[in-house]
Amino acid sequence: LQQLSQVEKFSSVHPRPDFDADFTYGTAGFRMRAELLDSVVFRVGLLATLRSRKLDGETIGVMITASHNPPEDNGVKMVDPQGEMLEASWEVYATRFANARSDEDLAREYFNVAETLKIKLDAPAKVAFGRDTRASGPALVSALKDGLTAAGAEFSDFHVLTTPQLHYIVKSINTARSSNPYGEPNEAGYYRKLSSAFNAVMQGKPKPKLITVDAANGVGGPKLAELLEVLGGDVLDVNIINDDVAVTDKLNYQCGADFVKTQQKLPLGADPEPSQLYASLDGDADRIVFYYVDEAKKFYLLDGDKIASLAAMFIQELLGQSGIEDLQVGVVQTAYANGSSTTFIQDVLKVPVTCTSTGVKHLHHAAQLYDIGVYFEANGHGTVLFSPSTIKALETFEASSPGQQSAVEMLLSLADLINQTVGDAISDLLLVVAVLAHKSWGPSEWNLAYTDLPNRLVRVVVNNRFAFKTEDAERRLVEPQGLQAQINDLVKKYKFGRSFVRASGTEDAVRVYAEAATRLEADELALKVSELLK
Ligand code: NG1
Ligand code: ZN
Repeated sequence: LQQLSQVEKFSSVHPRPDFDADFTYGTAGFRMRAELLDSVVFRVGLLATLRSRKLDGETIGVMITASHNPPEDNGVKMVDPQGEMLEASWEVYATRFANARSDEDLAREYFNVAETLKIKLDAPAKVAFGRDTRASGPALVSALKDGLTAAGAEFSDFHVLTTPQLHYIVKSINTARSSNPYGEPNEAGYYRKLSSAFNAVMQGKPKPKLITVDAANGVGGPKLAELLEVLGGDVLDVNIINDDVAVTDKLNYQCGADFVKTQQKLPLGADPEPSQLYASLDGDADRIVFYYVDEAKKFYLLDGDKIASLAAMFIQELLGQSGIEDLQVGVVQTAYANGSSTTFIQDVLKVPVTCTSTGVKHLHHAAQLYDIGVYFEANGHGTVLFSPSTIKALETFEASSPGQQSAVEMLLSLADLINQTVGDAISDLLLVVAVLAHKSWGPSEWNLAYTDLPNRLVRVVVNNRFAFKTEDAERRLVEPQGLQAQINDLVKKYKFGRSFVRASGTEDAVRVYAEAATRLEADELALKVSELLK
């Protein structure tokens, strides 16, 4: 009960702002203009403490970032002990905490959650946290510390990190005393793990050509530079551009993965060098897209679908070479994946594809059902998960030829190279570079595997987006009634036509996606479907 009065007392220093709407813990945690977040972050500190207590004192992560949003925004999300996203049932508590109207209401919610979940308030709790480079970060960190102090957690401040680095650290802390520690639970350990895995995967391969990486003027710039230092000068030539984190207004401005993916053009500061490989990270370095220009300076995007296809292809080949027969690689996509990528993965690679709802947690869970699950959103967020039994099977496999042996070793090194907790731009960069080196491919050879169908994404503002209900991984509308039948009638008229409508989870709007055989037809289909929504 002393704790409840502590919660009330500290909460009075972090009052809920005047804010008409409700706060919601969505797919990206809480995310909004930074000046609205002080109380929210304080309260996340309280909840993270309860979550750690509920899980017998395992360390919970808290990341303060707004990813690709503009510099004046910020956000906060919780990380579960194995480096996964917060378990969905707790999102409700997060939302309830954030919306409590007064200090007393908040203390009551705190007490109620503890009681409902039988959490002992004197049990130990540990929380690890980090933040991106936003100017609002340090103040939000103090709010978080107040929350953790009020609730009585022990905490470690990891300062400025990429989102995937925090996920790595959380998993490493919680596995440190297990038979299978994930890595050293600190930043240096992250660089060491990645660089030794990369060196193993690249053994005997020539040094790759210069790569230009746009770091969105975010945390990925300095962190990639640190990794390159650990790797050593003669392993990889990377020219990092947009790496100014001192001028915080530049974050994500005309650069970064989201800008390049949505605008389909080079970011600020990139000189087009034909056939060179380029990549853009987002503001917290959990997303990456690649691209290049040809001799005529025409721009080609290599997005999450292209990365998934490349990774699945390489892993499928290695599994074939290894002689292991009962391991299944699968790919997980959302409805936004380009239809050509799905066809290529299923029909050419003969790799099964699962389609899930938008949002990384859905993809992640579906990928865990495969022995090796490759998942990427088209926007470049994704990773490759190796199940524990797959790792065991690889480690204990008795190869009957040097070829088999090296394929198995390569798969194990890939499992170390690829962040097993969450999509990681820096890890994905190394993965792509390594696969291209093994195939002796440049970006255009990679791009040739399949040709994207022309597509169009339209954002439509409607009266009530919650009226749009879907099924079949968001590919079919069940409500408003009759609308899906009208969409089907339109789609039928287009060669390779496909279109679907769903409510955005992050914006107050409905998204219309359409693809068809030609640019004009894709645009026309998107337009006609949009008109049905008016
Ligand atoms: P919404 O706003 O629900 O479409 C967007 C992206 C997702 C994902 C989330 C953030 C598109 C079409 N949608 O979701 O892929 O990145 O933001 O979790 O890009
Ligand atoms: Zn991000």
